Amino acid sequence: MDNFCIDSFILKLHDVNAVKFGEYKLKSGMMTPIYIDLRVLVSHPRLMKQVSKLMYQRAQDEGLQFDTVCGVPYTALPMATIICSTHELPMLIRRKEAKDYGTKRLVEGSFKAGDTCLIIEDTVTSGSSILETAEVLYKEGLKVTDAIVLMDRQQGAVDMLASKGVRLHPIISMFKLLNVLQASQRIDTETAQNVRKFILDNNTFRSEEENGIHVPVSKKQRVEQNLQLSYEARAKLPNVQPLASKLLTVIVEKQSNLCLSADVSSSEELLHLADTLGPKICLLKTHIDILKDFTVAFSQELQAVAEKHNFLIFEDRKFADIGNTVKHQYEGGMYQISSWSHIVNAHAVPGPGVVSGLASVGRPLGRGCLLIAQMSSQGSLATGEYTKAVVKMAEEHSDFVMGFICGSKITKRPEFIHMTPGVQMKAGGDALGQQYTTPEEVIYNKGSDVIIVGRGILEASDRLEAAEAYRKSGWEAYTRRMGHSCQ
Ligand code: S5P
Repeated sequence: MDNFCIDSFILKLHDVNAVKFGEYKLKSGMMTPIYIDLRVLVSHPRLMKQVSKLMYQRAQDEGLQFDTVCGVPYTALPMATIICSTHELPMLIRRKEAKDYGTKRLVEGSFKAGDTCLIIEDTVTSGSSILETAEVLYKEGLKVTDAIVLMDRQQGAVDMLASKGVRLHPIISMFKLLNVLQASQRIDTETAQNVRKFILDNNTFRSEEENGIHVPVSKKQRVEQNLQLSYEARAKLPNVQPLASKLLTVIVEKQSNLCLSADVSSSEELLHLADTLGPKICLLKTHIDILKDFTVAFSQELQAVAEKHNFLIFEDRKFADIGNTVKHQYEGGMYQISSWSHIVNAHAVPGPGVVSGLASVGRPLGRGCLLIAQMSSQGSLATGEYTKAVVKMAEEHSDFVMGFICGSKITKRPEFIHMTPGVQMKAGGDALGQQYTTPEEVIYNKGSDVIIVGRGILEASDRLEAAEAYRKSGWEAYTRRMGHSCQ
């Protein structure tokens, strides 16, 4: 049980018929092509134990503080019971109907006003059942700040509850479930796609918003992030740029969304970095003009190391001139960037000519380009309408542009990769306007795909250990975002 993982757990749920495909009616009356029936779990004690373990583990991982636990009646009641009995935690039972004799209480168990109660639920669609239970608990003077749910259908519960002050922590998300069942050939692509479409089209929180109920912007962003596809699924999209597909595959193979910003000045140090930290990264970013001793032989050695450790090279050249000039800067001069760098980036300031100029060199070589849509530096002018115009430019050149340098997810189109610089374990900045956010913030909250880390690793006393810490942190934030709580 120690090594058991969410993927195999999902398959077991399917084995016991807790996941059904067909035409079913939800509590709300809505028809659904997928039905999650976790009531059957009471007949499978080992699965019940695993559910309870996962839920308790999640509460620990999140550092949740609570005085008591309450399961939403009825399916989650035995789950809460096992958690409470295993870990000797006080439990409360919410009655669905008050008795008409005796104490007439709606909440059974001992508690005092001001106690915090953790809610446990089996499945959520809109989150209304959790809210109902929370409201009963509030009336008794209890506080509810968090709820843990085994299965989130990703139809708006996280955001609806967040808007009411309750953080929902899902163990499995619908998209994760579909990815696993599809990868194991339990369902065919068409079924998976139908369900994905249904989920995307039927977000209960969005429809509230469409009905004029105010939703804070950050909540809207969270909805969109929750509905995204895995790296794996995105690598296989028919319209994904080939190098983007390659990078997404490397990310999955190495379980690393870490790009090392190798801003060092000697080629020997750069090669040493690439060779020692190579296993931890999906991408190595260079500023080749920082090197004091660049040679063509060095660029060949760097390519060999990239091949050996299965990472891509990204020259952070930030091209920003007319098409004809960037074309020469990309393929010529002393660096001959196009000959060794898989990815380059460009500012959109000159207009689409900059992309066409670069594409004329890079596309035949199978290269890719990132557009700089936002910057991490204080006072950056790349914001608002400018960022939107960059996204549009990328969409119009999606055979060469594979994604963005940005602070957060800026397009819903899953074929584009978002890469975010200005990342360290602690938020902060440097003396020259650089601003840092954490891997968790960038990947989990902002919905970006790749963290770009320079000094956070380069200035550490043990660079390898630091790289592993960033890899782990970036990957865990991603797996959590996908509703996948163990690796
Ligand atoms: O907006 C940006 C864009 C880039 S590419 N902000 C950035 O910091 N970068 C680059 O990321 C920057 O040129 C540097 O190479 C790296 C960040 O390095 P760090 O040492 O601050 O992590």
